Amino acid sequence: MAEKFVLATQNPGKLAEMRAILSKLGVEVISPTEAGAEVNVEETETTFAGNAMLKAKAICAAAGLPAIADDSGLCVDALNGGPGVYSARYGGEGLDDRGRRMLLLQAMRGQTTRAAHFTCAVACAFPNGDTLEAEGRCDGAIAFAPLGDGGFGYDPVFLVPEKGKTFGQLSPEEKSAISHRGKALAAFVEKLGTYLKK
Ligand code: ITT
Repeated sequence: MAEKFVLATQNPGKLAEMRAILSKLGVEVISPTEAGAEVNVEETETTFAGNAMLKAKAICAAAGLPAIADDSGLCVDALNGGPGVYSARYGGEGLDDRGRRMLLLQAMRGQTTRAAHFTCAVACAFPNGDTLEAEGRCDGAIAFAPLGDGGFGYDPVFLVPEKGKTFGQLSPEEKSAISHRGKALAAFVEKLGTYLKK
């Protein structure tokens, strides 16, 4: 695909995963820094899809190039679907990824219902106003303690039952083959192929 896309994310873990997955699928991407379009977008929507579109449109406008955004999060059954769209802000500004994982394990102490899923909404905005959207989901469970140091965010506490491992114990390729982000980006690239043929 000849067109270049800006990845509308400031999360280095996400950026690395999105870049690897999209490059494999033949989509050429650059970071917001490379595009000279580092915009801080306030996530004011209440859905993953809504926030992804906000980010894609803002970076597309700033860069003058098509932009692809990802809004994602961890939804835990025993926490009524939380932290969900607030996953990046869980526990407030002062916490880092490790602090948020610890807080989650604390909130889940004594809980026997451990089911959870990651959701990823991908949005793409083009300078002509066109947009594309896709979503992906990965089901799993919250571990009782962190395992592995791969990935980012909640990866060490997210167990994938069929692998018997957390996302943190998987290689980037193993994770992307089954992850919410891998599925959402694969669905997106299929839609993109159809769109670009028109
Ligand atoms: P951008 O908005 O700049 O892309 P962000 O980190 O703020 O970065 P989100 O608002 O989409 O992104 O928040 C997603 C959070 O959900 C992220 O910070 C992680 O804590 C968590 N998360 C999403 N996908 C994940 C994954 O694959 N592995 C682990 N944690 C993930």
